[in-house]
Amino acid sequence: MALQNINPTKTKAWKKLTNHFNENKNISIKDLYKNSNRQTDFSIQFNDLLVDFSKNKITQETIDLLVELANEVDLKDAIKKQFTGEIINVTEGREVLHTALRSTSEEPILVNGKNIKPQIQTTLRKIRSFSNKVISGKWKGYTGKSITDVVNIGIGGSDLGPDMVVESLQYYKNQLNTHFVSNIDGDHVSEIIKNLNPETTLFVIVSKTFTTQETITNAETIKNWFLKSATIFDIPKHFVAVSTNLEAVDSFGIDKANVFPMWNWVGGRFSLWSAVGLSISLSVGFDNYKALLEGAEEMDNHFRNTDFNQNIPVILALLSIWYNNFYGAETEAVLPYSQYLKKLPDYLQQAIMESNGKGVDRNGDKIDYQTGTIVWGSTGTNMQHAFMQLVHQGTKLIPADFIGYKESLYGLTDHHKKLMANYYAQMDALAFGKTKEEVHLELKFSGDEAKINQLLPFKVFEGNRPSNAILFDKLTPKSLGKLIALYEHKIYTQGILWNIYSYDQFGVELGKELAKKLLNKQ
Ligand code: G6Q
Repeated sequence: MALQNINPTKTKAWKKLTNHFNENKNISIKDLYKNSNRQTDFSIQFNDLLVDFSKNKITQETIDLLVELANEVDLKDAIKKQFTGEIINVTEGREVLHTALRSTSEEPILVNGKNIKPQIQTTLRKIRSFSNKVISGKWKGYTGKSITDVVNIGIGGSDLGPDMVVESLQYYKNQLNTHFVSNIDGDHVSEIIKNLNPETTLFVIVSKTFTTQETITNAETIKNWFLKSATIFDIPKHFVAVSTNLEAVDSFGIDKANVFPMWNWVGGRFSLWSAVGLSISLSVGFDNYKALLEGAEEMDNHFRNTDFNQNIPVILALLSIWYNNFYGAETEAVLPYSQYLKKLPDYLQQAIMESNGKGVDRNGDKIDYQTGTIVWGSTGTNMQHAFMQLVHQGTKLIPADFIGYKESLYGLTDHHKKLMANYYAQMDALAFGKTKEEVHLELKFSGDEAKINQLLPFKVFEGNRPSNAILFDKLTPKSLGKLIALYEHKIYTQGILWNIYSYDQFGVELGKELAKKLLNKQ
């Protein structure tokens, strides 16, 4: 049975939400905070994760109505269909089963009548054994030396996820240097290969289709560079592939034994949990890679089994809809207070905007309400010295997720105290602002009384700007897995509520076609 096809704006809950919005749109977070239970009432603790969504322009009634909307469009049914392998990617005729890649349950998942769990397990074993050989130095290059560098060649979903995770888990990294080549810009690949030694470098070509122009061009350039010092018989020791297209991999010269499978039921941008994550396992070791998957599975179970009013991805998705569709907010910021997560916003831009940037509903009709949000961001505290001015005092409403960790990894507690003081201070400043009266007093006490009239309006912070605190105990492979899965489920929830198909990406095709035509004309 296909997904339901319900225009959210025609539901009863939407009408109630519209009335509720009109009555409460000028609600003040500061006033709401007069209720001393607010933080407890609007927080969810899930093992090592605490999500505090009390600094939003919402009351309990808002949440109740948003949950009513989720129920009215039968989100529960959509979640079940995704996890059990129904063809919910209708436009591409595919199941969407990245959750199966991290499932440790015995429950079989059938694709074309066949349980896919055994092939997932076989692939994980292959990833483990290959990673162990390379990391331990047993895997030798063509001159008998161990591998020192790993280069992931891929783009989009075959690049952003592994790149972001390797960067985020740098603390857990082994001795291998990991590089990522993606852009068709030849300067990108040139900069990377210029410092590499072909004798000690392993290339992982990641391409589900093995036809992607950027990846194949980069792979050919690298192969030609490699063959300047080695022979075609040395290719199996230095090139492995992750793909569904075995024929193309074979004609590239890669040994069948060195091909890791990918499956049509895993979308590119959700594929880091498959062999696409090979460079993650090489970089931090299989056990850490497995822990990443375990964290994601924990979030999967939470998403699947928890009531919507306590369900973290669902609540974050509903809040996003509240601002996007009722307050007219166009963008959302993701602000991790960890330098390790500097690539998270880029990764989420693809995951969120490629999935929910759709203007046609599940009926094929043009949509007359807002869908996918624009997501952007950077790490704190750097961004406080950059774009936060606009978030605090600009004319736009920008809901923001503040991602933080109670503990730092190296234990520099002085730094961490300061980092977290900034983390909380930013959210307080956004929510509560600074009134005219406060500015007045401040200027008076600082001896600037003469300037009060001149400066007062510029120094006022209106406040009432929403944020969510997403706080983990510590950045570990497991907690990172949980965080990524949280956003994946938020994406799906929003897609379901907006009545769109989140798992296709036809919007990226036209540009590619035109580039090919232009190239042929040259
Ligand atoms: C992601 C998209 C896209 C894809 C790349 C790479 O969901 O489908 O970003 O991952 O175009 O595709 P290949 O893996 O086939 O090279």
